[in-house]
Amino acid sequence: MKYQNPIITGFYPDPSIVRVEDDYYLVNSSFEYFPGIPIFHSRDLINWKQIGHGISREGQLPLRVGFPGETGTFAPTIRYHEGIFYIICTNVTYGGIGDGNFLIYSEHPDQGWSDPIYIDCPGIDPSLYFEQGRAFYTGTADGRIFLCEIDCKTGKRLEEIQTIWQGTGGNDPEGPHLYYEKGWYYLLISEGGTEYGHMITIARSKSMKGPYESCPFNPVLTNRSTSKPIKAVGHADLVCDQNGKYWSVCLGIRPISYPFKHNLGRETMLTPVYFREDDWPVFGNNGFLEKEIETDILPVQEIIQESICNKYKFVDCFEEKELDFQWNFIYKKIQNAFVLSNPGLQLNATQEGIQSDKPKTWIGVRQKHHVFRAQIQLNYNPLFEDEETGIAIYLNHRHFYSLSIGKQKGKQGLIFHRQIGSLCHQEFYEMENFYGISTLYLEGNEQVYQFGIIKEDVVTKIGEGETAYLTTEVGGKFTGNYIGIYGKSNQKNEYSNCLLHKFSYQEL
Ligand code: 6LW
Repeated sequence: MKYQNPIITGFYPDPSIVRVEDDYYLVNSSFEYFPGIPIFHSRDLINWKQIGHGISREGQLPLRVGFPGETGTFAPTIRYHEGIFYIICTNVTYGGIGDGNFLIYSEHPDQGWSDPIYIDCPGIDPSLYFEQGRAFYTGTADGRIFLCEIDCKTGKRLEEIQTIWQGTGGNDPEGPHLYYEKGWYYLLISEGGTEYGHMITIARSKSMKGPYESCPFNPVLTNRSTSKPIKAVGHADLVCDQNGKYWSVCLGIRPISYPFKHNLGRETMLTPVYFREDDWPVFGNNGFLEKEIETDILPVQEIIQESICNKYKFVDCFEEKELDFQWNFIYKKIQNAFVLSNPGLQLNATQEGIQSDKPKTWIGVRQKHHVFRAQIQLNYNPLFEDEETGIAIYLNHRHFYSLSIGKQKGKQGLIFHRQIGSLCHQEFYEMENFYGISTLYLEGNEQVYQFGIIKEDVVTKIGEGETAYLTTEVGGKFTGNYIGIYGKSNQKNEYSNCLLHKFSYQEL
């Protein structure tokens, strides 16, 4: 059969995977977004369903406000040992509250996770390896990969950290994972930084503490300097399936233009791995990651990749007791900002606008496809000066395009806003009478994002902005684009009743 990469599309970087009998679990980084650390489940390695988040409770993990795209949860690892799942991760807060490496655990990954246990180890990209009831930590600090034993119950380091490898000479040796297979300890890492020179390298040793010998044909996986459509392949994890076949998940990007730019963040990929007779692993297609992979060794035969057969669609009428897992807040959920009112989602805006880097009245889902359409049906008639509610394509508070319904200088209308760093352009289109349902829409493709409104069956296109400016290469850092729904009250905190009826996102 054939499957397509990415296996999880949109901003789902730094994948880590674990198998428990016939079930697979996968986690990703989520930075400043809350709930954090999405958790997926699969039985076939190809179709993944989100079953929850590692960080889901208010106050469970303090996310640092400010510095979007470069703080929060970095590079989690998921492991399973004696009936317990562990996620070990870094909360990057630049020295703020809750900074550093932590571990959470759960017996049932879909039913909530413990509070964090902070671990007495430096750096980022923690991983765990269990052996005979003992827990060994590998991590990255000061351009080195280190190892030490820890106590998972207390987070205490049980010995001095010891450098075990520095990689093959690429920049940023990081993202280590340690495995014991075929009588060897294998240390899998990334080098080259999470950009176009990204690569996976591996070393092995007969003893856990080394010395580690570099694979003679490193890098074992990279698409650097090739014409392959998926670039920046790195940050891998390895899993052995129930039939003894090996697979690697890793991140990659799908650029949209020349020179390369990407707007979907780093996405999750899957590639087969086999061990040669000399016990060195061969990843992917002789060390390259392909977009389309033909294989007959998947753990479940005759599966169908849902994303190949059907265009993806997400429709939310806000009828459940909880918001769908796909919805994210930035930093935290503001009390009463979004209230499920069955049916519909009541939006109560604060004064923080979309340009603010503080917690604000904003919820978003990831842009998962290059070509898509999203729309929000809402009942909102702005009566107060300087209030608004809108839809945005959002990389961060300094890089977004938005269309909102609002009131300015005594007039109701549509506000079309484009923000690219410090460049900001706003247009106001007067429009009377927003009584009843209005639909704001956003369509995206590799060239442009377009916005418009549908009112009483009349479609009015309002404006567009170039996709290239809302990309990691322009707006920066580690996250990808979201479709955000947001509201803002005025300086007196006045905000008219706003009910969101239906949100839809579909791949086109
Ligand atoms: C992560 C590092 C990386 O800590 O990017 O691609 C960093 N790899 O391992 C943030 O995702």
